[in-house]
Amino acid sequence: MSRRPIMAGVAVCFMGVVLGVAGKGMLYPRESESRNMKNLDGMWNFRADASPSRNQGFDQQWYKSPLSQTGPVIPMPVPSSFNDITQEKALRDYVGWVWYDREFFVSTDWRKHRVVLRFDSAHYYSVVWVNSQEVMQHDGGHLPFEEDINSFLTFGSSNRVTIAVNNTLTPHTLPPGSVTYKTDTTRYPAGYFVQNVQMDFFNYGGIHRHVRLYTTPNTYVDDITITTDIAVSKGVVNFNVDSGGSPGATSVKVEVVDKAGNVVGSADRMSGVITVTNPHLWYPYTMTTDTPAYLYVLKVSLVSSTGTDIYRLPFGIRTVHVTDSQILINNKPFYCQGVAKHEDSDIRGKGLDYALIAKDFNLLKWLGVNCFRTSHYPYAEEIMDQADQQGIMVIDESPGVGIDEDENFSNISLLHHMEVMSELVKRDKNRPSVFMWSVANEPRSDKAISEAYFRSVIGHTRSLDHTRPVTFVSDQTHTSDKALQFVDVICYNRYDGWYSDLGHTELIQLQLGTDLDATRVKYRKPIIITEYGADTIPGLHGDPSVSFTEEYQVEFLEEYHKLFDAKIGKYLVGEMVWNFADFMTVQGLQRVVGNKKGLLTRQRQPKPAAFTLRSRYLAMGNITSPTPSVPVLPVIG
Ligand code: GCB
Repeated sequence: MSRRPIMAGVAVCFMGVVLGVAGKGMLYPRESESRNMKNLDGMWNFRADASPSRNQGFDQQWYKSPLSQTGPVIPMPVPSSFNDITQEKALRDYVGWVWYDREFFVSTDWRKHRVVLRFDSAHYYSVVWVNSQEVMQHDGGHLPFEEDINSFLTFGSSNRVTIAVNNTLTPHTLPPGSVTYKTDTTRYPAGYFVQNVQMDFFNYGGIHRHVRLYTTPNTYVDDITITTDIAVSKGVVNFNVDSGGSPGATSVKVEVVDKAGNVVGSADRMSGVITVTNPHLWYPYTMTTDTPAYLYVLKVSLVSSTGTDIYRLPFGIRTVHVTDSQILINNKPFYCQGVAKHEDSDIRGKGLDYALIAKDFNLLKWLGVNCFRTSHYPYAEEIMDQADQQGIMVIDESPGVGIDEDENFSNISLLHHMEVMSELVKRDKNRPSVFMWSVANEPRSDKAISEAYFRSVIGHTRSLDHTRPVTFVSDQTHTSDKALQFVDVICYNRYDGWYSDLGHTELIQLQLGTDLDATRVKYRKPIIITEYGADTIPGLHGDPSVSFTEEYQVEFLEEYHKLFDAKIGKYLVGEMVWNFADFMTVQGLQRVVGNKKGLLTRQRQPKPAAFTLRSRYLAMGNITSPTPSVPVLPVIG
């Protein structure tokens, strides 16, 4: 395929534009007495800009008319990635601008309200128009963006929303990547280029999550921040409400409502403290009881001359503390019985899929998992809702994966990374399931340049949220890593017996034990193994085991488990298998149709290792609960 530069298109569109949403609230859209919502999911018109420059859509102003009048369009489901929807290899591997549009109506009743258009995420750069007028741009693939669009709407009649989305990864995006132009015309057509990625997952593109319109009164609840504490038999709920719009609010009522609907505390201020007597604390999931986590609701009623805006925010009362050898949830030691995940599945790519979310949470509980990491980007808010409701702890990770090249540590990248952390903390700060922020996965933290970079990113994240520990995930060692000094909990990815000494499971305990003990001596911080795993082709056997067989995966995990057992109670506070399920990657000689380190196939069927992990986690019980459990044997299935 002949393709010409696409980066020019990106630069033209984004030059001089203030990006991001850090300055305002990003509450999840929820209906209430004062808020209506309209879902814009469904089949949109879609057109990839196949022009050599990828810039034809901007040159010809495709946003000025219905997309179908600019050229051929195809139906494209929203939410979904566009990559695996058609039979076209060119679209699966497409890099550049794709265009979507659809028509919608808004009722005349909405004229007197504030109307907000929200994209829960689109990958990666987005430009949005309503009725041919640009309303917003956003830089980043996994976080929401929204804008007030009243002044662009035609009430009681048809409207059109158009979005151009560009999936190109550059040295300054998160994740970073680069584009190489192939100039040898004896081997490549003129203008040929390839997208290089620095991460081990497929760079799915498109509108990945819901698109919605919602209304609020003109003076509205813009943001809410809750932090909680526990004092003897009281739950302490610190709250802060930000209002937006005009005229200003005349009064506010803030109420804590329990599960039965009783108001158990209230205040008449925009910020302050509400105490809850004998609170139900939010605890991680326990196999012994299998009860959902306890969520209260903070009901905020903001009164102004434009009406009363009501927003209900679910939250949990719980604390997180880190000592030099433990993570404490509600002052009880927490051990992360975890897995690391990805968000993709067949056909939809990274598109939001409620069936998949439900299946994955059922599988997490079937496995006895109480914790996962959002490797390697922020997950959908509907996934985070389930974690809150079902009591699964989350290490909430930014898309800072593959920060390898010197340019990825530049000031432009640093500023963007800080902006992304601001957006992530803003979105997820009130979630009880989130117990730690991870700013990055496996950066080249052995480079001298990484020290200042991570001091800034981690320091910035701490300044946004002082109630949770901050980390990044390292594949370096205690001698090579320049940035572990800044983290609260050491998170290590380890592949002894896989990427080194392949086949030699007998070395795992010795090598990992030496490595962890030395790290402990140097840093005196708790340690989580955030990845360990072996690629396994389902149905492939070998006895004695060889790499890629199901037997090898089981043996490999068991050797790690023996070493973990020797370190639990000393400084090891968690383990996470890589990976919960197989997932798609770029094509590569180490990947046979994707990464196969899953306990489950991509279709969510268990490999034997899933049963190994399940027996282990169920036997471990869960030490962090109102009544710490004694180990019990399977209660599910
Ligand atoms: C890692 C990365 C992860 C990869 C994994 C692997 O260390 O963090 O993104 O998928 O290794 O399987 O190679």
